[in-house]
Amino acid sequence: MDKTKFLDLGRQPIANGFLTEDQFENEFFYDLSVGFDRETALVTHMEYVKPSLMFNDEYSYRGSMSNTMKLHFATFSKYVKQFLPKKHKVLEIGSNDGVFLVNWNSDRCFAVEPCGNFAKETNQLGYKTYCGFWGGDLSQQILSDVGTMDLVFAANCMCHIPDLDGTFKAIENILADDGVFIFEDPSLERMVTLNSYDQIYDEHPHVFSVVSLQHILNRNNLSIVKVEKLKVHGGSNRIYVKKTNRANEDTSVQDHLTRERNMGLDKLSVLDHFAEKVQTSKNDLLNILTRLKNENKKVISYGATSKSTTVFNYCQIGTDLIEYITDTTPEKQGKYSPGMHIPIITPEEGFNNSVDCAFLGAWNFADEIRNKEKNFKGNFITHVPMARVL
Ligand code: JHZ
Repeated sequence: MDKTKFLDLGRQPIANGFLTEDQFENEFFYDLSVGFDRETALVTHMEYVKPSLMFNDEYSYRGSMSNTMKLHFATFSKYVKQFLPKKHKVLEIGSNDGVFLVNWNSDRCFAVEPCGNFAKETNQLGYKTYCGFWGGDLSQQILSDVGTMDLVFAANCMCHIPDLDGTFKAIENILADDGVFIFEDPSLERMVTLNSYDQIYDEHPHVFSVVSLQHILNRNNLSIVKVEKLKVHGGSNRIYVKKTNRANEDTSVQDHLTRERNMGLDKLSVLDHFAEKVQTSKNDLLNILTRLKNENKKVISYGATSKSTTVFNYCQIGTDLIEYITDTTPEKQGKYSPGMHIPIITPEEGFNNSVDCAFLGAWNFADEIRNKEKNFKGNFITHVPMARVL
């Protein structure tokens, strides 16, 4: 790759590496710099964190912690089933705690998941889950065990894998001739529009534009046939892909490509401008939090997200500005946030009207949260698309 660096998010820890006090001393850090590949227009890290440092038996992110996502996958599964052959076979790559799988018949739905704790859970649910990192070897093994797939699905997974050519080749290998590969990930268009730089952390080595994906898929005999804009996770794209010799492109593909090119997402200058806005966002958020501290307000954070790991470490926000974080995930509770070591407690313990302001670490679920927290008399704070008290 011919990468040019445009953004420096500083020294960062493992974004989902929630830890106990005795682990502080040996915590892993790396320099998070982001570049633009001139060959494919891919936005990608200058250096990748080793996947096994992030995805292992202690992985703590559970996709099923939000009703929005449960409904999202249920609706999509119902929709896509209409187009699949009656006796379809489905493979999900990166199945996490089974939030997508549960919508499918376990006899014909298979999964791949590198985090042992979750692979065990979904195997127990009855879905044959291969525990390992997706790639040529695993694709070949599944092909010999169960044959080709009518649907290969991946949500918030493709952008996690450093080697995209190897990944797509392995998918092309297992896809039935008329099979469809569908994946969804946060979109570069939305990230630049919303200034949501916190989409960038170790687990997200790439932020995809349709332009960049088209380059990389095409050189692996795959073609995009349809693109859907999704609201989830702060704005994502759902990409429908077929083998190139079976592809029939829908108008949505050119619509997305044209819009992205008009925005300049295939050029470095737009990303340089984005990097300047990221710096402004940091200054503005720090100003707000410092003012609230000087006014003796109780400020906490809502949702111990990977995204907030980026924000807190980039802006150097610690317990002096955020007292604690509340989160519904049992695996995160009682631990500390990566890098800045802010304690994480249950919402029952920490989210009440003694709180003046709550930073939305999970701003992507703002609607779900506001709906759930109607009795909250304080204010939420967000940094997206600009830092402000809501
Ligand atoms: P959420 C993760 O990112 C990591 P994160 C990963 N790399 C990825 O791509 C995306 O997900 C998809 C909690 N919560 O989904 C639950 C509440 O406490 O924004 C979660 O810990 N109360 C795989 O970590 C967190 O917030 C609530 O009411 O940035 C949300 O994390 C709700 C709705 C959530 O993903």
